[in-house]
Amino acid sequence: MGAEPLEIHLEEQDLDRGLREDVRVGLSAAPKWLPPKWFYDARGSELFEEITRLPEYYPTRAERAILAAHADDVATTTGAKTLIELGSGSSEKTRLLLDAFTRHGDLGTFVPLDVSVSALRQSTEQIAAAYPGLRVRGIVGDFTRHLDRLPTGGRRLVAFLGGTIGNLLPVERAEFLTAMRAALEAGDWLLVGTDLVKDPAVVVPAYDDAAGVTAEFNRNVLRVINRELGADFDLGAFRHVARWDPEREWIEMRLRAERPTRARVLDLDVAFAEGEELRTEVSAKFRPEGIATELTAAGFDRQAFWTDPDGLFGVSLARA
Ligand code: AVJ
Repeated sequence: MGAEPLEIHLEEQDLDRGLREDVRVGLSAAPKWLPPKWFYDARGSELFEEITRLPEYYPTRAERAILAAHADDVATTTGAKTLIELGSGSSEKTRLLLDAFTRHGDLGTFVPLDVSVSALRQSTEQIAAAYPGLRVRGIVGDFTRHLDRLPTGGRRLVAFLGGTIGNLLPVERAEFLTAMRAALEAGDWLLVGTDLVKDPAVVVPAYDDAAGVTAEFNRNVLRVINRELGADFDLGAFRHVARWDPEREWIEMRLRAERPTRARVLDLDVAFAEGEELRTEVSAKFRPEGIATELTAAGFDRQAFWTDPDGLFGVSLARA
């Protein structure tokens, strides 16, 4: 049984409208900013996969170690019939969960949801081939907007891995968790991965690697805007910056104009002064108690919290 055709909840026009809206708002603001979801065209998704293999980028390895150690607990505790994965990307770590569900329980359906059609097409085909008998229903969608489109019925486990929840600002995060809880029934489950607060000397290099892959990933958002909106950003004018914010305990990626530069985007004439920065991503780091508090506030009950041996990353299993 192959993967079913992708369910498209984000049409080309929706994506395009969303991008235009975000670009108009973010590039007219002071300071300028863009939401991180626009990194992930085919090239951006590949660059992100490359980031996950960098020596400096610890979150993927740490989360994989946690899932390797506790996937069986997740399968037996939840007894899920449907696994839904938000922001699934390549679904590489998810195989640890699928393997555990193969050993225990009777998971019937896997539903990866992602904004990237290219990543989803690849992952659904690979997963369907590797897990015969598993129904694979890929959904092209935005996890901040399409939670009401998730399949219902059967006991569900929603996995939100990688620390992607940290890309939401605190208010958005609270809204997201509340909407997530509303989309679930009592007895469904949420598995959420969060990068933990640690020495900035470890965090910053993870977002500013020696090989410059993250810098390319960061600049890719300008390439996406140039291509999709016919803009004329001069990518060479921008330098990658990763900055730790000690108050808010998050890392920010920015693009700093190394010289005065301007771009025509939509009907905007966007000017950057020398040294001006465009914020392209926030990646929040969490404290174990803070995550529990946020889950409780949204109506979840955290039943387990696991970290890797080095305490870099945390995975919470919470019951709706
Ligand atoms: C996949 C969104 C969790 O914030 O660490 C990697 C994306 N950005 N390097 C993260 C990312 C820069 C990543 N998330």
